[in-house]
Order: sequence, then structure tokens, then C-alpha cells
Amino acid sequence: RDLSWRNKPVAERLSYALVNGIVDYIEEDTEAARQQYERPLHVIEGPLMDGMNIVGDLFGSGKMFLPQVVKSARVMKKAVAYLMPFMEAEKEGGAPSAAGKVLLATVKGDVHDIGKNIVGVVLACNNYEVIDLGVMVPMEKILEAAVKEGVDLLGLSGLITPSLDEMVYVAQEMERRKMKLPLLIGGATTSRIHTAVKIAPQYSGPVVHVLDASKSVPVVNKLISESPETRQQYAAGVRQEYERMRVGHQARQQAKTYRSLADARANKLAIDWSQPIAPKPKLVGRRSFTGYDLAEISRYIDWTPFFQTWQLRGRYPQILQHPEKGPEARKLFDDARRMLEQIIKEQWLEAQAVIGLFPANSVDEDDIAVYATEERQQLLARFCNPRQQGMKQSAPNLSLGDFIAPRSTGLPDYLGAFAVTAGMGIEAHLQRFEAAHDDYNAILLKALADRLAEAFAEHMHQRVRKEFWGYAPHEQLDNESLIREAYTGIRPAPGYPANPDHSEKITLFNLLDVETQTGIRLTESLAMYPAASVSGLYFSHPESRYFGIGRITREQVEDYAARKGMPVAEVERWMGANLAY
Ligand code: B12
Repeated sequence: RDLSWRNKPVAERLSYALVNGIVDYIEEDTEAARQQYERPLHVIEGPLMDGMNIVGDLFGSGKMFLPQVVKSARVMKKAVAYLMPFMEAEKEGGAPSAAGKVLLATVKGDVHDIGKNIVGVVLACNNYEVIDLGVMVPMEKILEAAVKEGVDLLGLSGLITPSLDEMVYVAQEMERRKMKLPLLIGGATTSRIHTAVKIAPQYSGPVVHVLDASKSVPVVNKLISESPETRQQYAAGVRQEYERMRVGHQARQQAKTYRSLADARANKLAIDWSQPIAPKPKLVGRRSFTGYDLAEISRYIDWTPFFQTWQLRGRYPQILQHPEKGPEARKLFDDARRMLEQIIKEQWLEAQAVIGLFPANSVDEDDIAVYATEERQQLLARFCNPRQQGMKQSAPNLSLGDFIAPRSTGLPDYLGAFAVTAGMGIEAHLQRFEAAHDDYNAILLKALADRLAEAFAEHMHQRVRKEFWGYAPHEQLDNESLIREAYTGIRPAPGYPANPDHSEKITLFNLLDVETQTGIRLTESLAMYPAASVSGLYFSHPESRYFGIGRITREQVEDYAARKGMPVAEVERWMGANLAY
């Protein structure tokens, strides 16, 4: 390693360490700077901020990648933590002057925070003071903290649809409380159109959807710019744009026509049930697994989404050789594999799963009845499935129910269900990293736990096909083919486009007794905790496939609510993003 930078003056050493994300000498250099500067605060406001400004500019202009920024932030945090006791010891103390104060929170019922944490790091790199309230934060707590801390801007994050409603609720409350703060909306399930149509109309202050971390900086810069004209112009521009989007959205909604539920059902997928179906599963009933071998699970990791989490888009393994992203992707991959090895060797995480295979038939066209025994008399569960209602010319209007033999065929069909987690035990390690001001390793660990959860789902699914159900005993697929879904059957999850209704997880959790068997629990928005968890259903039919339900009419919502025994208004809430009205 080239250590010639160690001979430079201290301000340059600090800047070098920040830009290159090197923590090794940071305390030593910060101490040297502290002795040179009049006050510890001046070290922060001088060389450290200068270094971070370079980082912010490089990232903003696309010359630096996200993992590097997060590593730079770690250097900054460690330097500031080192100076803190000295600043507190000073009578006047004083906090470093930030460009603004931003409050971030993942809304009530939602457990995901990788994206939010990344945004926090990137904003902090651009000299914003970030107050992060964490995950599952109720509206009152968010708004009270915003007032108490005197923040300049509020940012909400969410990953699943129920969080969208919670965001609407927060916006309504901000209006009721006559707040004026700009409101930022972000997270995988949020969108510009949803923000424009559902959230922005609730609140008279500025509301802006932000696609990713790199976009967050320019947006925040403008929203809390010192120049009132910049602020007003930007907010007015967004407001106009959202208004245009609302008008366009309404016109599109009105122009679209849908099949009636009866027509959609008449156009269901016509499976020829006289052909043989999958055999009776070897395992009928439930089986749970505790402390599953992490080394085995890790062989099933799909690395492509891991790089996406770090905003390094491209397919694995090609991305490792990419002319621009390659070097950073390789460094990140090395760090990830090193941590993965440690996770496995030192058992940082515990993997739990429960699966079940049950006699089942489709009933009332779309739903799936799950029975206690082969006699198929005693009902264990009923999975309710919406059906596509789009006007299609040559394709069927699908429902998950189509993939299971109807009760009227008399065929002994089966349905599987599963819940897996790789997140048990993660908290202690996250706390360790957070205490060391190490966002880089905290995010790395969460991203790896998510990969392991998905890999666990992949691995269990393969065992089900080959072993527990056994309809594909001779399947021989490498990991690449598994990722391409080259096998027979699917494992749709409640909340995925084929059935966006997260409340089906309640049925699944009861059927498998998931909480007792695995320790995974459901939040009030039906997110699963620990975050690194996946649950879903197994279908074996060769014609089963993934699809998106699209929008459904009130006629179907009423029918679905009746089948489910749930008030229409509640179905409308769970299916909010899929209503055609
Ligand atoms: C990886 C992934 C997972 C991982 C973990 C996710 C996690 N811990 O965050 C695992 C495999 C565990 C998982 C599980 C599930 N998932 Co998932 N998952 C994804 C996937 C593929 C990527 C999400 C991600 O991590 N992206 C990377 C991060 C860094 O991005 P991000 O969170 O979006 O954040 C960026 C921006 O959004 C923005 N941002 C985020 N927050 C904020 C806040 C502010 C203020 C600002 C300004 C910006 C901002 O900046 C961030 C950085 O650039 C998405 C699909 C997709 N392409 O988005 C589905 C997706 C989110 N999952 C989905 C579902 C349904 C599930 C499950 C419910 C499935 C199930 N039944 O098991 C579970 C739920 C898990 C739980 N604990 O409850 C759905 C949600 C659909 C919906 N409408 O509700 C999606 C959209 C897939 C789909 N197309 O259906 N999932």
C-alpha cells in the first residue's frame, strides 16, 4: 500500500483519509489536528468538512460510488466521535454548523431501513445534520421529534404498500397541525405518481418523492436553500408537475376499461386437468427447521440484488469486470465475502424456517381451500386470490387459484407454504457496528442477511421440489438456473404483484404457526420482523407462473371482501395500490 500520503500536512491527511475511506489513522490524525487548531470544532468545520465536501461533489457528479461514500462517512463519524468529549469539555461547546437538519424515519409497521440509512449517510456527507428515528416509528413520535428538534425537513421511508397509507396519514396530520416543513417520500414501494396522487394533496407544504440517495442531496439543497426564491421556485415547480400527473392519472383511470368479474373468470387460465398433476407430497403437514446451516444457504445467494442495494447496477458476476464499476464492485464483494465467512463461522445469525404441504383445491373460482386431511372435509385455511380484470386480447385473466385443481375435478391437488428468516440474532451485531460509528459494516450486514433470507427461500424451495413434495426428484440445476427460475413451480409471496394483499400473511402465519415455529412476527402493517424474512406459497403446476394482478374494480373488491370475511373498507386499504377506482 502507498503510504506516501502519511507525510503530508495534517489537513491533507484528513482529506485523503476521507476521500479514500481509510479509518486506520483517523484518531491519530484528528488528535494532531486538534492540537493545531484553536478549538476542536474548528477541526470539524475546517479540514473535515473540506474533505467531506470533496466526497459530496465526487458522488454528486457520479465520480464516486455509494460504497465509497459510506466508507468516507465512517471516517467522518469516527473523527467527530473522537472530538466530541473535547467539545463537551469546552465551556462554550457549540455544535458544528450544519447546512440544515433533517429528520428521517421508517413509518409505523415497516421494518426496512437499508435505503433510509443510505440516504442518511449521503445527506450527512453533504453537511446535513441527520436525526434518524429508526424503524416502525408512529406518526406522533415523528411529528413531535420534528418540532422538538426544530428540523428543517422531514423524510419518510417505506418498503411495502401498507406504509403508503401511513405516509398519507402523516401528511394529513402535518396539515392538521399546520406544519410547514417540506416532506420527502422514499423507499422501494413509493413512487412519484403515488406521492402526487395520494400524499401531496393532503398537505399544503412541499411534498417531494425522491427516487434514490443520490437524488436526495439536490432536492434537499433546493428545499431548504438559503434563498427564498430557490425554495419557492422549486416547491412551485414540483407542485405544478404533480398537478399535471394527477390530471393525467385521472384521465388514464377513466379511459381504462375492465372486464366484469364473471368475464374475467370466464377467461381464466384453462389448464387441462385430465393431464396428470404433481404426486402426493412425501411430507404432508408441517415441518420446521431451526439453526439451519448458513454455509449451505450461502451457496444459493443471488448476488445481483446485493450490488443493486449499493447502487451498483448490473448483473453479477459481469459487474466485477465492468470498466467503471468493476474496481469498486470487487472491493465491495471482497468485504461481503469476508463478512459472510465470519457470519457463518461465528454464527452471527440464526436461520429458521417452517414449511408445510397440504391437500388443497381451488374453490369459488379464485380461492384455494387447504384441508386438514386427504378426505378434504375439514378446512384448515382459505387463501383468497384476486383475479386480473384487464381487457386482454389473447392472454388469460389470471388468478393464483387457476394453478390448483378445482374442487369439482375431484383431483387430489396440494399447496405448499413457507416462512424463512436469516435475521435472528442480527441486533447485537448491528449495535456493535453502530456503537463503532460504522454504517458501512451495519449496512453490509443487513444486506447480507437479506441475501441469506432470499437464498434460504431458494434452497428450501429446491428441497421441497426434490424431497418434501418430490415432484422433481431428479432436478439438477446450478445456482444460475435457479436464479433464472428454470424449475417447475413458483413461490409467490403475499405482497408480490400476483397477490398484493399483505393480509394473506395472516392466513399463512396461522396455517404454519409461523411465530412459534420460527420467531418471525408480523407488525401492524404486516411486515415481518426480523426484516430478513420471506414467506409465501408453493405451487407445483408446470403452467404456474408469476404475474401482476393490475387494477381491480369495486365489483371484485366487494366479492373478494365477502369471500375473505373482511369489511370492504379494509380490503380497500390493503389493496389501495390496485384499485381501479
Ligand atoms: C431486496 C428485497 C427484499 C429483501 C429485503 C428488503 C430490505 N430489507 O429492505 C427481502 C428478501 C428480505 C425481502 C422480503 C420481502 N419483500 Co421485498 N424486495 C426487495 C427488492 C428486490 C429490493 C429492495 C431493496 O432493498 N432495494 C435497495 C434499497 C437500498 O433501496 P430502497 O430501500 O428502495 O432505498 C432507496 C430509495 O428508495 C431511496 N429511499 C429509501 N428510503 C428513503 C427515504 C427518504 C426520506 C428518501 C429521500 C429516499 C429514500 O433511497 C434509497 C437508496 O438509494 C424489492 C423490489 C425493488 N426492486 O425495489 C422487493 C419488494 C420491496 N419486496 C416486496 C415484498 C412484497 C416483500 C415481502 C413482503 C415478500 C414476502 N411475503 O415475503 C417480504 C417482506 C419482508 C419483511 N420483512 O416484511 C415488494 C413490495 C410490494 C408492495 N407493494 O408492498 C417489492 C417491491 C417486490 C415486488 N415487486 O413486489 N425483500
